[in-house]
Amino acid sequence: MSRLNLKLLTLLLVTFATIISADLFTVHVGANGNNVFDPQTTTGLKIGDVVQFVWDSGFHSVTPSDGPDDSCTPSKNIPEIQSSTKKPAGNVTFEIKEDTPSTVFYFCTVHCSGGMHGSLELA
Ligand SMILES: [Cu+2]
Repeated sequence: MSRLNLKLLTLLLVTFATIISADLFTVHVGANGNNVFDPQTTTGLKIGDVVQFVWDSGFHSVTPSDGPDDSCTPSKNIPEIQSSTKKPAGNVTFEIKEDTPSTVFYFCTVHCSGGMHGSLELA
């Protein structure tokens, strides 16, 4: 096998290993009809992981903030996750990327003052 082929094979294996090691995390939005995110905090995330938000009940948003944990002010830096409070047709996903902050705070625009907020924390 030529040196170039070996390099290509190594690159393919590394890429493949990265894809395989990406994990899927689930956060329930309005779990059991309550104004909560479950779990409230998701930890151990790494680049490539995907968080899927599953709406168990309606009238909630998943709106990023720039923190702190109980902030109810939308982020200027983190892309929108789901700002509409209408229950989406499918699950909403958020992928952890290279430029994702080490902690992503988010809240529900309807129930934030009642404590409906959560966070995603990178390992
Ligand atoms: Cu809500």
